[in-house]
Amino acid sequence: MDEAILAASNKHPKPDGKVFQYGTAGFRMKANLLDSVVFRVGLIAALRSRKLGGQTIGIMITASHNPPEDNGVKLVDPMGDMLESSWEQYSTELANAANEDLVKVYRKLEQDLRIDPATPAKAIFARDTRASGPALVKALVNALKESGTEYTDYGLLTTPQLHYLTRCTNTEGTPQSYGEVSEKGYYEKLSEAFVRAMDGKTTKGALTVDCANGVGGPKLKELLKYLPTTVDGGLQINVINDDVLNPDSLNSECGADFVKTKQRSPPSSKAASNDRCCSLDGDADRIIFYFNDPEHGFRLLDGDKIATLAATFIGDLTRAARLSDELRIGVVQTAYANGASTNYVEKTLGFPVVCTPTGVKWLHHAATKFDVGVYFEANGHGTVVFSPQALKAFYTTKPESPAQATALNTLQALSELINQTVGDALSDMLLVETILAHKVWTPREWDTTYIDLPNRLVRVEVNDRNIFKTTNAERKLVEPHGTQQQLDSLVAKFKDGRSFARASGTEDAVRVYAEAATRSEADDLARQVAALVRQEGSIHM
Ligand code: 16G
Ligand code: MG
Repeated sequence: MDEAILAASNKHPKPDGKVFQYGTAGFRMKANLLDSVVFRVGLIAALRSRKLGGQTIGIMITASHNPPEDNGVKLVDPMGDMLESSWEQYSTELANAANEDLVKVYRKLEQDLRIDPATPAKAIFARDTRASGPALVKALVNALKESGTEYTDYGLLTTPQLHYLTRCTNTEGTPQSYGEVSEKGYYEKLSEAFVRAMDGKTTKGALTVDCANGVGGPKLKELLKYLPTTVDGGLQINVINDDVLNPDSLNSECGADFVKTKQRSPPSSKAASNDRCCSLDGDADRIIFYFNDPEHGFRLLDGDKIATLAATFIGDLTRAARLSDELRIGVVQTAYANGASTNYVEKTLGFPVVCTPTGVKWLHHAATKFDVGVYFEANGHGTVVFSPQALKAFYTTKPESPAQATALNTLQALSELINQTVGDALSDMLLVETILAHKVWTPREWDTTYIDLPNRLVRVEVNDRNIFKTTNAERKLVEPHGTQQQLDSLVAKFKDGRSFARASGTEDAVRVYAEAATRSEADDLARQVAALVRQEGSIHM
């Protein structure tokens, strides 16, 4: 077997001098550098599966919102959550092994982790629509074959669909079964839950969905076949940017990242004023809403606004279901959450807020500490997770009034509609539609629940971003020494000022965030902090 692995690996050699790292979203870079990485990730999947007694590991080939020439690969643990952190290091080690040492490093990991090579290994995988995908799949399949891993190729999927299938595969036939193990099972689960959660309510007007010219386009169109049509008061969806035939159009002038960072609609959007709009990212695990207000122009309804909407609605339902005393609801955010949203959750909604470092795995983990954990990054990645106690309460509480029965029924439906494994743009889209329909809200009413503080994000290039070390969920710098004090004194000059700087986990840069009472103050503060970071970056080399 070792000779076979080595021979296969030699067909996917590691480029000289290149150092790889399993980062916040797996390995991600220019696609032409990824061949050896994907092969080795296949070997890691084999080890991880064997370590977990033959449970199925998920592998997703995608670079999300990155440009078309990039690609990436990440691993999904059996319950559909992100790869356990300690395994990121093992993946990094194997990815960086010299070609001739590969088998040695692989066997050493196997021994160190006390993995029995005789245990069966299983994996499933999928990819997004990038042109580089099929060749990378070949590298992956070679590794899975040579490591004796049984696999299923699901072709094109959104990232959250692959997470869903991973969990379904591992829970099939058990009381924890998460759904039918097929793409069709995913659509059926979502559409049934949506109809039940809507409970006869209807949405008003159309929703324009920008699919970033990525895999979300064809998958949304597939989902629509299962959803009630406009004839019976169902959704009116206009799909735009669903071109997956022209590879260069992916994430170009469209998609969630474009809309969030540029703070404007994709130029291709023809939506009328006040019409609901949303944008997915390239692998459909993020969603951002927005609309054009005739008076105030472009209005963004980002991850923070989705989190507060969901927390409000589920909070009201648990009260109506008479469960608010026994279930703890909490909201999890990162430092990028607008200060106005944190204030709104704590002061107006009365729910605790937890702040974690950037990256889905941190938010997800913190959210599972609540019975109802609502987590969203401002950039639109998020979901709501329900504890086993919450699910039990939804399903076993005996209603004493019709209102309580209705609330319990809606909570049950939401627990099916909302993807429990990871943020899912298609599921989140249906969740928002459900809530707006129940509340009979236009996007304008949603928008005015609280007013965002003006904010600015700046990307600063420095010689070595790693000298910027943070603590307190990335909100304070501990190194370079003394920088935080200087940052604090800049912030103190601004009304409602808040700012922080952190090294990006995905790019070679430091990101500066600033917010303040007015647009010009937020811009000014961001500029000053960016200058500080630039200066510190050049002193400490
Ligand atoms: C990754 C993260 C995303 C985070 C982003 C921050 C996952 C699956 N994705 O894309 O959650 O917002 O990195 O990027 O965890 P940055 O470190 O470059 O600011
Ligand atoms: Mg994504």
